[in-house]
Amino acid sequence: MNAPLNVAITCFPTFGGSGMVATEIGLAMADRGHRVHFIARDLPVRLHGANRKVVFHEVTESDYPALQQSSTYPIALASKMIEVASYERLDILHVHYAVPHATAAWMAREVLGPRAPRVVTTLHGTDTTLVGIDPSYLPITRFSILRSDAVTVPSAYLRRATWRGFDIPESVPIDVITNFADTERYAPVRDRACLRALFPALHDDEPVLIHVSNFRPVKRIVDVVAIFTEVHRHRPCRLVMVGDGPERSHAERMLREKGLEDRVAFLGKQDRFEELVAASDVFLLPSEQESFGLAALEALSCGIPVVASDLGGIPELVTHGETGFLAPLGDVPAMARHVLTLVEDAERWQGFSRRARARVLERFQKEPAIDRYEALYRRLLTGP
Ligand code: GMT
Repeated sequence: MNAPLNVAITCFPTFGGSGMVATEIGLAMADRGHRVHFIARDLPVRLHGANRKVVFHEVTESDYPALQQSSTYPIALASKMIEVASYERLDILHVHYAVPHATAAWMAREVLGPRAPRVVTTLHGTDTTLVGIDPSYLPITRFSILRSDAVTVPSAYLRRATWRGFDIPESVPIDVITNFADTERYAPVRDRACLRALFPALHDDEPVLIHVSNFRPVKRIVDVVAIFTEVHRHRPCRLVMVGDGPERSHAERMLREKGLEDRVAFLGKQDRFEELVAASDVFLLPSEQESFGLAALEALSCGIPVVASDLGGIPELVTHGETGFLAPLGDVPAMARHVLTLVEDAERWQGFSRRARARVLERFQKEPAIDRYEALYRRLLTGP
């Protein structure tokens, strides 16, 4: 029997795919008997109410006035990593999202010397494609990635983008460990009661579209609204918007101007939204960047077809014409046509739905992904 490991995970505590994936990995490791610590600015969202054997270490910054204009978080985080690693004798420090977590891990490792845990960095997307390659962060992020003992990414697309974006030779190993869905939580249970609570006048045959994101510009919220508007012109439908962020007010204003505000429910940030996704008919993801698209995977797991942009890691989870439809970035008419194709043919929709669920069960289950992370941790500790 393999001995339990002592693992610390660092992630953003906020709503967002990277924090969700990190938390699910930590909880699954704890379920397997490993001792798991979370080191973060705040309690990660999915740890709220998690009655399990994980320990949370909060990173606190000094409120010294001279420091107010500078971000000291990476230093405070590295100090907390050093403290936890020393007292808890960590085997593994697994950081999610390179900026600034991989750099804090490198600093901690330098201080700890031979007592340092092995560092695993999981890149999630914008840390490679947007923030990390910003010249303000690029040299230190590249260095921190290269100094990690192992690097993982959720899609083959992000591996290519990392090699290219950071000018890292392809001989540098980057493991693709795909994100996963909790297939019991995200299950095909179609109960429209939750939708009727949002739209009391909802007809039984009225299609419901859904979008879940952080409403940042890369998500193209304006396209979500435009696709819905176009579909609605041909066939009256509803739209559920889960999440919050900078583009939300603009989207709400657009819908008010079109007089469609009563047909759309903006729910803001929600911890649990699986019921809503499972009860809807089509999930929309017209993003301009997406290393993976975790919310789309969760929709597929519920048996909900996805209509999305044909870019990034999305084609690795959505198969055009089988589990959803892909269209060029910004091609709103094509995306609206694809939605209509799905909602106007119940038999066709059923086929997409069955294949979507089957694909997730076949390729994106949680336990095989956790097996791979665990094997990676052990490989780093024992050598090849
Ligand atoms: O863009 C988001 O949705 C948030 C962001 C994050 O870092 O939390 O998501 C990134 O990581 C997710 C989990 O691996 C992926 O599913 C998203 O595709 C990725 N976002 C982008 O690449 C834009």
